Amino acid sequence: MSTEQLIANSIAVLNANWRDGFTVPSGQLYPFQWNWDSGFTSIGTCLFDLDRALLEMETLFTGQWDNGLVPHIIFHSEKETTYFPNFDFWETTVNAGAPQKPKTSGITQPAVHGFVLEHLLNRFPNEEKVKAWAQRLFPKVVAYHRFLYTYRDPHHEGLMFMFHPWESGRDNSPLWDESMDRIVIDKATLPAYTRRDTKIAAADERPTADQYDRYVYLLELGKKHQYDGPGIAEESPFLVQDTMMNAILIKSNASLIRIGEQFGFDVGELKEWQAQSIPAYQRKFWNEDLQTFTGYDLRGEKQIIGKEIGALVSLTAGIADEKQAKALKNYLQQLHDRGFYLCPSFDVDSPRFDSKRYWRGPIWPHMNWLVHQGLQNYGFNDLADIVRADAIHLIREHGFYEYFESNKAQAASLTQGYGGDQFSWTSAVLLDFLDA
Ligand code: 9WN
Repeated sequence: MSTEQLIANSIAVLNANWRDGFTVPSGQLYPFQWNWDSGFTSIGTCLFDLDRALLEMETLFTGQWDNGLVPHIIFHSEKETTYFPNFDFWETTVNAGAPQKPKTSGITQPAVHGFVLEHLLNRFPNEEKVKAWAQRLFPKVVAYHRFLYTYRDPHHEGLMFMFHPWESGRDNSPLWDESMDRIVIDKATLPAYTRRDTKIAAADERPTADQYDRYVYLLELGKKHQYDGPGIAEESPFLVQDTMMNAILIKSNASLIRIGEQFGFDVGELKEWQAQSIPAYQRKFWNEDLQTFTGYDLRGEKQIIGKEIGALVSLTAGIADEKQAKALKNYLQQLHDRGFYLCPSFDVDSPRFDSKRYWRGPIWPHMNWLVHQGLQNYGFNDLADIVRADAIHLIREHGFYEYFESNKAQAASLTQGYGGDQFSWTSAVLLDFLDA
């Protein structure tokens, strides 16, 4: 397929997934607005319809709670019933500060908004409407970061926690296995539910039934504590400080500081967060033996051992020092030399690696976008080019899927990717990659 055709197809996917003011990740599988998906989508949409890209982010923030939370799903339609868990299962009315309309979930996702604002400002430096948009959203994004530092950092370390794997955006990563295994499921007390995802995507490419029981358990735990109560940190068996969520938060803090300074907003609070977060990330997450950053299991009080894609986002946020950056770069270079597409979502040498199951091994194009930028930050341009080229190649050969086979030998016999088709962020980051 020619590059022109690829661009036309990407735009067609994004047009088909556009609803009234926002883009669904995938028409069938995910029929609502997802938080971090919208950020990546704006980065692609702005290249052919700037107004829509701006509206995408504004619509997302109509779901913001009084406490600052930006939920992971905004259920703009209450009639759509093909996704589980829907708004009625979340019951966010337990929290008086949750909006009545639109209905939302009660958890969040990676804090991409700050860097998305800056990305668009940099792309369109002379557009007054982009400047006005960034100034309108700035206080809302800061309020969201304040939520994370207030409600998700009980020991005031400068590192936020998550209490549900869906918050990480990397739902069934093997990183969470040990914490998830801590959850004892009592079927008698777990509310009855019916999954919808496995009716649309292949079951062996999705999380398992046991994992879904635990997702529901943690949802109920959040609900019990109004989704923001201190009881979450006290009780949750799953309580994790994640490498990627914290790296993205730090990256967005940096963007907000620059934006705030450009437009004359007070950035004192942002600078304080940043001054605490970067050294804390360095101190707590670097693992000398593994030569990578590893998240921290707050409940188990230990590092979460595993080589995983989230650590590579530290490059994008500029957290890694030169030596650490080189180690991360070497890790990826070796995978490339051994015949893997970049960047597999989990350690290919681990027995827990699964090249087709969701976040346990496949390639995710928006992750390539983040890592590509990170490698460029440190001047590793040749490898950055490979990361970009691999994403383009997989989409060109296998379609606009949600994720892709990471083992080149296995991918050779496949004609398509995995998970949902006609995927928004796949199309969006492809547009940006092709525009570069
Ligand atoms: C739960 C929408 C979302 C992404 C996540 C991805 C997947 C949802 C699901 O789809 O998660 O949020 O139902 O599996 O893991 O990163 O935002 O594309």
